[in-house]
Amino acid sequence: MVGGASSASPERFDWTGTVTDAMRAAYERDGFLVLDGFADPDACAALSERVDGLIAEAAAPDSPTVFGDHAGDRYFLESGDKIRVFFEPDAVDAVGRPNRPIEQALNKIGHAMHDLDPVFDRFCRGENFRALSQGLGLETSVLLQSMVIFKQPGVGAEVGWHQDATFLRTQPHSVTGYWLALEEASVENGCLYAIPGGHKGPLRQWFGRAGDHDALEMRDLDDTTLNADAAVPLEAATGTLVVLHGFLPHMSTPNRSDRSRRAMTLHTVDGGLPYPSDNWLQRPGLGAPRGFGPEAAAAS
Ligand SMILES: O=C(O)CCC(=O)C(=O)O
Repeated sequence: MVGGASSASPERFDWTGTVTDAMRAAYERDGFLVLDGFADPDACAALSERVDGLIAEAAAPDSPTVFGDHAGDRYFLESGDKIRVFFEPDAVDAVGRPNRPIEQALNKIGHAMHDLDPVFDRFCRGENFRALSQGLGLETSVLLQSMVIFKQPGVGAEVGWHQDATFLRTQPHSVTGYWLALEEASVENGCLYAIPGGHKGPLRQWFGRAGDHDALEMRDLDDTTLNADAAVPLEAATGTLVVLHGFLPHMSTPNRSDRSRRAMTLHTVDGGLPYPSDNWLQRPGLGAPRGFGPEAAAAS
């Protein structure tokens, strides 16, 4: 539980394939939308099975599992058009080698599964996402970033308070986050927390490429106090989707339990807006990002 967090429960909806007026009103009011049953058990199982496959591929002997600070930055900076694995800080030794089996050591996989992996591509460009983005008035969205975020039992780290518009910027801002539970997420194993209505506040930080665009920098933009006491836990059953407005402050707690927590995230921006070259995520190997809908799915 986040210190001082409110015990209020967020409004939640059963997904039936269309966006209702009540869902739009909740999203506008809270800056998030919790949709139970968004992905059916078969879809979640197929995604999880594919995640297991990606982990097995990353464990192959010639995979780049060891990297230091500067090399680590480069490994991250060049991952916008690739599928790369990232380790939990407590799960690597002093030289960056995993200190446990890889399936228990990963923090995340990113950042282009939606373009490079047929299972993710099909799921992200299926009817549910098309109907949801259209119903929220986001039909000009393009898919920029996908991640699998792990909270390993015992060592899963906190993800601190942040706003997604800090990390992915168009002019003007347009990023939207979609977070899907691939395993149950609760206050015990590191679920999301968000501050209802917090998306109406300012953007607090900027993160991107500095110098010759080969270094990473975080800059403070606004020091308005974050009212973390108003945060609510966004607990989720497997298949629940949470939509996150780009300005919504959100975080997730560490996982000190013995239950794994696995989620998939997708971040979109409006494809008609300028996307500055100082965004950390660039995709020279893939070109312009594609939208939702099967017509945008890669031929596979
Ligand atoms: O899955 C998590 O724990 C955090 C995800 C998140 O905050 C994000 O994708 O912006």
